[in-house]
Amino acid sequence: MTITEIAPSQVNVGFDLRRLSPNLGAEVTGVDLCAPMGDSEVDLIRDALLRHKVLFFRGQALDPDSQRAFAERFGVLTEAHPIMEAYAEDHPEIWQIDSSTFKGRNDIWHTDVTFVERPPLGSILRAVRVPQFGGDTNWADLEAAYRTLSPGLQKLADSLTALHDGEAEFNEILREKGGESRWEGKLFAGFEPVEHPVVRIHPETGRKSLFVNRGFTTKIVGVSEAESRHLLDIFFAAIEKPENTVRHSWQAGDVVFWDNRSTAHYANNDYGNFRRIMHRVTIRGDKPRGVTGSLV
Ligand SMILES: O=C(O)CCC(=O)C(=O)O
Ligand SMILES: [Fe+2]
Repeated sequence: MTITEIAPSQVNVGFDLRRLSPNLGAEVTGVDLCAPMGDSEVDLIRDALLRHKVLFFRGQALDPDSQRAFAERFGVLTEAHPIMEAYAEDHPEIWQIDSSTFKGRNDIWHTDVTFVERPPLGSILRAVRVPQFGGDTNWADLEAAYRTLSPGLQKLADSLTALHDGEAEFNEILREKGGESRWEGKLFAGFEPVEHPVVRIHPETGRKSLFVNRGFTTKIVGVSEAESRHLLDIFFAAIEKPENTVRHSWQAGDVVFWDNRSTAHYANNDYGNFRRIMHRVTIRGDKPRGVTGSLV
């Protein structure tokens, strides 16, 4: 379909941004994510994502096909998840996070899939069914977290690398699947930790972020267990400071797009037996680069 065949009201022609906190998060209004989007709109959204790190689009009417189509404007989609099954055979890129079947409720601060060599660039999450109350999600700004550290500690962090491991969160599920899983052409037969720089240079903005998270970062490399524990405690506390976070109360249809290179998130597990269903897709990312410029 060419652009002239589309009625003007169905074409996105621009949108407004409202910042939600001093550090991160902006609500985008005046955009229909189901409607075709020109390259200039895609560029505006990409710029807004780099600037605000988490974008909130309320009241959208996406379905699995249009969620995929929207996400594909920003890069190549990965398979749904290294360990978790995809939503459907014809939607291998969608992870359906259904509270009635998935025991882990993502109620731990994490950045998505940092236990692989190339964690996703970003994630796009859509609320399909929400509980009567509860189930909010929080995002933290890893660049603000880095800035929270004193200069001496920043310098130390710049020089460190850390191990990331999916075992604690996903080992049980991998075992239930028979011990093997494939993702992005890689075989997971058990978990092997991967090493990432503690301070990541954003590949597009060049800004520094504190790229560790409670969900997957297990150890600072080259220091003792006790030193690692203490350092991670300091880093996690900086990330999780409420001033460095933004929170979203979901309604069905809401879509949130986050930069997975500069944020972490936490889903509140406070909705008991109410059912909550989310659909997530992730965009392929690159290998995190540290301050020295060298890859680990
Ligand atoms: O369910 C949520 O709000 C967040 C789940 C999550 O961690 C994710 O989609 O990556
Ligand atoms: Fe997540």
